[in-house]
Amino acid sequence: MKTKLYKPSDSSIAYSVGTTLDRFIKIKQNEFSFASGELSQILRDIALAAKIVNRETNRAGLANIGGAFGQTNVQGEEQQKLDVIANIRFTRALTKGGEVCAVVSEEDDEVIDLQNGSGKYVVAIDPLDGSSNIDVNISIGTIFSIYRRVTPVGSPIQPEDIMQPGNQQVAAGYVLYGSSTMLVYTTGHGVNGFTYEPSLGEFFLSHPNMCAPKGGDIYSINEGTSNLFEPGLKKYIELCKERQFSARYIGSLVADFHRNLLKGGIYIYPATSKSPKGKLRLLYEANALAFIAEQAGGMATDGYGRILDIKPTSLHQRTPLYIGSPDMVVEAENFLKASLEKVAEK
Ligand code: P6P
Repeated sequence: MKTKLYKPSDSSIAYSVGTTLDRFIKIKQNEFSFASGELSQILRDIALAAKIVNRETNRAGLANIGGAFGQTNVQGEEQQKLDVIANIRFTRALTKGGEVCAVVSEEDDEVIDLQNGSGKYVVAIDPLDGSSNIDVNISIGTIFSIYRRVTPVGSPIQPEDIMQPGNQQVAAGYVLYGSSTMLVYTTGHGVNGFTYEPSLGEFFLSHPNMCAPKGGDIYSINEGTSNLFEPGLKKYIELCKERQFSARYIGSLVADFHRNLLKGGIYIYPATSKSPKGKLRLLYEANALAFIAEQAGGMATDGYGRILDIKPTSLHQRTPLYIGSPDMVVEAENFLKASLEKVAEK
């Protein structure tokens, strides 16, 4: 039969729309050590929920879904309506996707057992981080970690399936609902960012192989509680000021983290005398961003040790977080350790 070789059409006539998230996962399938179809499905579930949450956050003020829900979550934080909506959207999408057996959510006191006898994965998620910013139209985010369950598939969920250290994550990512909506994830082979095109309803590869600058001149911390900082941290912050670094703190972890990942910088939520373990949660905030940071060449510690090596002891446990450009995290750690040594010498 006479055929002709396919030639991609001239880009000026019909430009390529790029690589969709789904196609990217298939291209990279050999990098995911388990069946790529399972990961594809979970990321597709998360992307679907993210599209819905994106639509709802963009119209919160019009649809009477802004503001407080009228309850507090297990953290004692006032839930926003969109916290509850996002939690429902992500949990429902993961349930219907059929690959997940349990979900740990910031918005639920206990582990959510999806009653899925064939589910091999556990997802830890902060469905909507920074939701107090919704009503003032500031960027917010979703943060997720994906683990493989360690007990037999189909058996009852056990604590060891849930309380896995961050170094056991098989994938992790975040969604940033900002000036554009992005999904950024890693499976342990680098970090890639996808930008949502609402007119097509697809996430397209826009930030391939994201790499954290080794150093930076942006520091993100809430200095309102600086009188409660440990001495070494106070000294480090003073050094940032002497160097006239830029203080950038949005009050939305995903937004601050994403900017620092692209431009170089450090985000710090420290332990203080008031909050000895800081504010951020290990299982569904710090671990995911730490995995991404390290995969991008960055660093993430609690000020003294690697976040990903922390063995969880409780579902909603908090951890101090120093995350971003490695040179900045190391320097901050050195100040903390030096001041500890001084105290020890006394
Ligand atoms: P503070 C939002 O509640 C959050 O979890 C992060 O997104 C943000 O960086 C931090 O807390 C803000 O906390 O105590 O500085 O208002």
